[in-house]
Amino acid sequence: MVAKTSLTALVATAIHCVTARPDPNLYRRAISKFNEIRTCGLSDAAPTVKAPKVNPWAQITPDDVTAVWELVHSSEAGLNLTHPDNATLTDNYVYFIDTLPTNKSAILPYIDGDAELPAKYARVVIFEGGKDEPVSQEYMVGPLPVGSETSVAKLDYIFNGGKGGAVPFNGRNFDGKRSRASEPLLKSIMEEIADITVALFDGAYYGSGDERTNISAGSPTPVSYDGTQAFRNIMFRYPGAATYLVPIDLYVMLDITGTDASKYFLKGIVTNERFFRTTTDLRAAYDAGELKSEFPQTREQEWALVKNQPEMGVRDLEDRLAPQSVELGGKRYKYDKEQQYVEFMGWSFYLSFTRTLGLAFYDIRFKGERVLYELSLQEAAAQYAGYQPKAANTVYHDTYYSFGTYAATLVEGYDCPFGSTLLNISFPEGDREEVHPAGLCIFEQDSGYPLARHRTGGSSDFGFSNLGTVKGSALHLRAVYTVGNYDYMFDYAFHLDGSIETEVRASGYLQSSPYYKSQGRFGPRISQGTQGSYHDHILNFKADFDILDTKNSLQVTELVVVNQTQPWYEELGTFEQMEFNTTVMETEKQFNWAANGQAMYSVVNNDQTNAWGEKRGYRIIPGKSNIHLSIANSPWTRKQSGMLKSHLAVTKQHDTETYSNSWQNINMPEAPQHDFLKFFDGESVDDEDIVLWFNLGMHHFTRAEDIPVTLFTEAVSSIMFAPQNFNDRAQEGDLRNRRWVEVDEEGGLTYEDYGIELPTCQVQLEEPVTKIEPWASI
Ligand SMILES: *[C@@H]1O[C@H](CO)[C@@H](O)[C@H](O)[C@H]1NC(C)=O
Ligand SMILES: *[C@@H]1O[C@H](CO)[C@@H](O)[C@H](O)[C@H]1NC(C)=O
Ligand SMILES: *[C@@H]1O[C@H](CO)[C@@H](O)[C@H](O)[C@H]1NC(C)=O
Ligand SMILES: *[C@@H]1O[C@H](CO)[C@@H](O)[C@H](O)[C@H]1NC(C)=O
Ligand SMILES: *[C@@H]1O[C@H](CO)[C@@H](O)[C@H](O)[C@H]1NC(C)=O
Ligand SMILES: *[C@@H]1O[C@H](CO)[C@@H](O)[C@H](O)[C@H]1NC(C)=O
Ligand SMILES: *[C@@H]1O[C@H](CO)[C@@H](O)[C@H](O)[C@H]1NC(C)=O
Ligand SMILES: [Cu+2]
Repeated sequence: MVAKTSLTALVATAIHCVTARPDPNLYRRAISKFNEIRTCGLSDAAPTVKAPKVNPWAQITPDDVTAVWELVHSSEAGLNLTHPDNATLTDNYVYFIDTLPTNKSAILPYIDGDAELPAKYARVVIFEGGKDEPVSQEYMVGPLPVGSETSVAKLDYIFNGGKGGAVPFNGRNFDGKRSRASEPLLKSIMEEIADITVALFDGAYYGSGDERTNISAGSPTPVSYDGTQAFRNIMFRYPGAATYLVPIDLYVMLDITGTDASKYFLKGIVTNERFFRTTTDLRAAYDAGELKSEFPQTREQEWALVKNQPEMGVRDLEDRLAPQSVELGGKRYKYDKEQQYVEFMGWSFYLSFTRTLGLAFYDIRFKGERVLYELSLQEAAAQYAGYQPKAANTVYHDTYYSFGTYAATLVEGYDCPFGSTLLNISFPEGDREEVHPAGLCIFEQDSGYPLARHRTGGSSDFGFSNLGTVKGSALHLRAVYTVGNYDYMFDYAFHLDGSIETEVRASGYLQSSPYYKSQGRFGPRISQGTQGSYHDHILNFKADFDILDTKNSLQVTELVVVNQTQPWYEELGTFEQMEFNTTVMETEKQFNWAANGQAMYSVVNNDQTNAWGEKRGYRIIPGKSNIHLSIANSPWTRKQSGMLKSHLAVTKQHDTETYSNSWQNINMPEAPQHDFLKFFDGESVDDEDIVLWFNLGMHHFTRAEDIPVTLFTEAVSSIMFAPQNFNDRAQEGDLRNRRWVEVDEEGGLTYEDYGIELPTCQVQLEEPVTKIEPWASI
């Protein structure tokens, strides 16, 4: 796909530790060319390191996946499974196998002590349509590797909804088999009204495999309220790469309750903002000339592709190569591929990857001391709005689609800087392991600003002057998950001073709606026939802080204004001042950022103080767009979305409260399999093992600039965790990538670079050939 090119550039050199008279170019460096050229080694692999322990959070191995698959299909397991390729709604079949998270209670004695590596377990989701009461049921299979000790047991303990790992058939994932079961009904309805759809929309639907079909059908979640009923609210679009941008004004609503497809029926058809219960009613309106297509879509989609559009013209000097961030000095982080373990400038952590949640971090330490036990995504949600059945009914919990499996195909130099370490990600798919090359990248990047700087004695009055400035950079781990229409970019940055930043950006096609003149309150018209449907994005995360150990508290430092007097300001009498009102969160709680940022939240260790007697901790600092779900009582996000409804929450850690959500919760808004709100049962969070849950997100106020795709510049949200009296001073003094300039009384200049030489080398940037993953259908 990508041409191999080679670019060269000469890099400036350095004269270190020079002494010279000050001159107007004091802080500028001469750029000199060198005849003798070596390559900077940008593509050299990161130095290796051996992780202190075998990674207890690692995925189960490919052999385990195959052995677990065989075990659950064996007659001894007694699960009566049909191979998924041959299964129908009324069979029992495996939906997926993934790694079961290992209990923290089992890992701590291992990672912090001499206990043995805890056994790994698989979680296996089985769709049991063949049972009298058809359900989806999760199982735990272990210990692994499969042997005489291995058992298959129901996996209930990570779900608190009351039915354990079971989800009723109507609420279970709407997979291809359910879609196919409802297809004959949809096909018959659409055939019956084909003349109308051709007349109004120049398109017809004869079934997804039929050659005559030239509009495509899609349906949102939830598909049920509580698992006692199921529905499918289908919208239609023109097919093609940019199909999400060319929806047409036609909706077919089906009742698809139960496993017997012969009982499915049409609930109604919607077009022109009108609801028709039967095809006969629709035809009557059509025959009466009441239906029209006021804003017809275009089938041509070249304008909607993320490629150069020559008719937009050119910008001056844009034919030059854009700036690049390259690790000129060689990579400064170490990687243990076997254990998925990283070390960087005092940081160390383990990585883990699952189908459901993608990338997660464990045992994050700074200078050997633990800060976080776990940092992981829990849910990537979106809720839409509109006066039509599709947008009104759309809520996504992307874990439902196995979020992690959509990480793929990072393009070096564009998605991640040239020279990044591109890692394959892998996850179980059926009975084997699937690998996505370049699903994750690691790179250190110039922050674009110094970590710290100061110039003293700016005027010559003092007879001296000096300047210190420290290079700013951070190690980034990045993955882009392309779940259908959207590309979510997750970036975790480990800064040199001990702070950690989590940032999410969104790009890709808007899930848009046909444009209606009268419905501007749900979003603007953004192209010929398209309205940008308003929606919220909420990304829910888990931050299991263990500041030094598991006994932590959440300290709230409120900034309050009080009236007070001070004897030396008699003339003022009483006057207002700001002061701290420091309290500790006592019990589990959902809460929001304080207005005007007038509260500081810190996770502290009560027993560990720094040199100044202050409790050592980390502060939770809001970044960009810190929001929660806008709507509290929507029927589509009633009880299965509790984790999306506050900015922050704090709970006591439990092995049974591993996740804030269950991946199959979406279809059960009234009867969730797992209910985050049940975490808040009054337990103490003072001096306990506490977990902070936080939301990032965006109120997506759609705009014409979402065409062709939403832009990463604006669609961004972030949060920062920074040391708060964790240390005795700022963690920068030990860095040598800095400049210290002193001017003595005579004006003599000392210029100190601590021996960090600037390289004299040739930069050779090469675009690797990237394998494009075919988009898996969901
Ligand atoms: C599917 O069923 C056919 C016919 O019974 C059989 O030949 C085939 O082996 C089955 N496929 C799998 C993957 O079990
Ligand atoms: C096994 O599953 C099939 C459906 O695949 C079902 O018809 C059959 O009754 C089941 N057998 C038992 C013993 O439950
Ligand atoms: C994890 O902890 C839960 C709750 O104590 C327990 O029910 C479960 O069996 C444990 N899981 C494993 C794999 O040991
Ligand atoms: C779409 O299909 C219908 C029915 O086959 C046909 O009448 C119509 O011309 C087609 N439109 C286009 C643009 O191909
Ligand atoms: C990543 O996967 C590709 C293709 O499957 C393979 O060639 C390559 O060796 C893998 N890289 C690593 C670092 O494992
Ligand atoms: C301080 O006192 C003044 C005068 O009584 C009053 O107007 C003001 O609201 C008080 N401020 C606070 C923070 O209570
Ligand atoms: C400090 O916080 C406590 C607990 O929220 C509250 O009761 C008290 O009134 C606050 N004090 C001030 C001065 O705001
Ligand atoms: Cu959006």
